[in-house]
This record gives sequence, structure tokens and C-alpha cells, in this order.
Amino acid sequence: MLFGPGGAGKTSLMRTTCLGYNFMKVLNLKPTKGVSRENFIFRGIMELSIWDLGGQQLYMDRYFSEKQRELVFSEVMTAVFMVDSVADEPRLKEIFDNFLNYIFEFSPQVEKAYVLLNKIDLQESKEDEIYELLIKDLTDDLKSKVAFTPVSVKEGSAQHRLIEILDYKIQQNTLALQRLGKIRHMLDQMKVTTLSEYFLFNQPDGLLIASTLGKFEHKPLQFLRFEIGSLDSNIYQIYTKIINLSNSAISPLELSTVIYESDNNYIFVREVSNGSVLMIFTKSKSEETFNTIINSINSEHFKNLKNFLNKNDF
Ligand SMILES: Nc1nc2c(ncn2[C@@H]2O[C@H](COP(=O)(O)OP(=O)(O)O)[C@@H](O)[C@H]2O)c(=O)[nH]1
Ligand SMILES: [Mg+2]
Repeated sequence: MLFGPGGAGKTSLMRTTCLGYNFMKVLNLKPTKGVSRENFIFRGIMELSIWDLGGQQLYMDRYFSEKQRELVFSEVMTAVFMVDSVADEPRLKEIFDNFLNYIFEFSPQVEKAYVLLNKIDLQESKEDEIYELLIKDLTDDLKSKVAFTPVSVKEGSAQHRLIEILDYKIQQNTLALQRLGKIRHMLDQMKVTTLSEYFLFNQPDGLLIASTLGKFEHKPLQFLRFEIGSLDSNIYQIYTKIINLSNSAISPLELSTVIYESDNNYIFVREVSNGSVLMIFTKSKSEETFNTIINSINSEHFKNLKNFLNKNDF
């Protein structure tokens, strides 16, 4: 659950983290009205439902009402509270205290509430003051269950923090770990005999799902969608022309693999499913290596991986 007053940056955070939007695209978001729920597949392995509770007072009061609070605050797996460090929100403390109390009351499985003090990129940001206000009068027990982080969606640190929180959840989620293990195994099978390393990325958020080198951290891919399809339109035009010139029949052209070349390696980038992209780095540049890769991305193992990823049975 992502909770907090209107204008805190919740919708911006979700769209930039999970949909690859850049910040410019969320600059002029209209405030969310009421409750909106969006589903995302994080890192290609864990399904997330994000509740963006429209932050206006009217709605806030409704969520906290005796009639609704249990419904709203139960069955939460991860609780994140977001606040605008610039705005003066007269009832901020009250909203925050209610949030904490109801989360821990109705979702006892939640171990920690994460608080994001957002917009620290702005000069007027007063995250220290807001921190003092929010932590004031909390019991020691509550204090130990709340983690505060100053962040900025604009600069990317909010997305980093959210990813960190969600990755921690993956580590605790047996189903996600099983799924990850299977994917790892399939990559290992494809790798055999090719002398190359395989990396699978989640397309919408650009994050690594799994690789034959294990987990590795990379700088976020500037939160751009990992798409190779944008070359498509131009290639198709040229392709059609050439085929016409050679008087052959035109077969459907589907751009699914791009090959890069360095002095010492090839890098293959291949779309696996709608949601993921496979990258293969060769360790040498021999013709033989090249062929083994072509074979591996046309193999049964590749088809299995594709089927598995397309099944989406979380
Ligand atoms: N300067 C700055 N503006 C932000 C940041 N995060 C969000 N905003 C802006 O704050 C406004 C409200 O954001 P929105 O995501 O709609 O907030 P929500 O009501 O919590 O969903 C939008 O105009 C965003 O562009 C940030 O880190 N820095
Ligand atoms: Mg919103």
C-alpha cells in the first residue's frame, strides 16, 4: 500500500518505477481522486497491486472512518507512506498516526512501515522538520517499526528506495524465489556450450530478473522502457523495398533480435516475451561462438523460457 496526502508524489513514483515513465511525463499529473489500484509485475517475478489512495481530505476521512478502515488497511503486505517535504499539510500528523495505527492493527503481518519524505530536490524542502513532526510522541515500539528516508522522485532516489524495499520483499516471498530459481535454471541450460553469459531484463521497469552470473546490481536504466521495437518501423520500410527489388515474396518481418559488436565480444539482445528482454554477452568473437548463440536462442530451452514467462501464473 502506498499512502499519503495528495500531491506527495505517489502516482509519479509508481509510474516512473514500474512503467518506465520519465519524470517529465509525470510533471503534470492530476491529483488522484478516490482509490485507484494499479497492477505491476516487479522484476518480472512478483505481482504488485499498488493502492494509490487519493490524498484529498475528503477521501482520507473516509478511509479512516469506522466503516471503512478495516477494509482499507487489512491484507497489506508492504506499507509505504509518502509525504511532500515542501507542503504545509495541517493534518499531516493526524493522518500519519492513523495510518500507522490501522496498518499495524489490521495487517499484523506488516513488520515495518516505510516513510518516504519526498521532493528533497526542492530548495524549500524541510524534511528534517517533517521527520521531527512525524516521529514525535510515537511509542518506542512504533518508532522501531518505522523507517524514514528522504527522497526525490525527480532525482531518482525515491525509485531506488522503493526498489530496495520491494527486493527485500522478494527475498521473503517463497513463490517469487521459486519462480526466480526456475528462470535461473533455464538460463543456465541455454548457456551450456555457448561460452557466454545470459541476462534477463524486465521490460517495463528495465530491472534485471535473473542472470547466469547471479544477482548483480546495475544503475537503473534511466527508468526508460527496455524496448528494441522502436527500430521496427524504419527497418520494415527498407526490408519491403529490398524484397520488392528482388522480386521475392514478402514474409512478415518481426524484429526480435539485435546484435551489437565490440572488439572482443558480441552482444545479442532478444525479446523473449512481451515483458522481457534477454541479453547475451559472448566471451569471444569467433564464428563458432556466434553460431552457438544463434542455436541457443532457437532452441527448446529458449522456447521453454518464453512459455514460462508468458504464462504469468503468479
Ligand atoms: N520537485 C519535485 N516534484 C515532484 C516530485 N515528485 C512528484 N512531484 C510533483 O508533485 C506533483 C504531485 O505528484 P503526484 O504523483 O500526482 O502525487 P500523488 O497525489 O501523491 O499521487 C506532480 O506535479 C509531480 O510532478 C519530486 O521528487 N520533486
Ligand atoms: Mg496520485
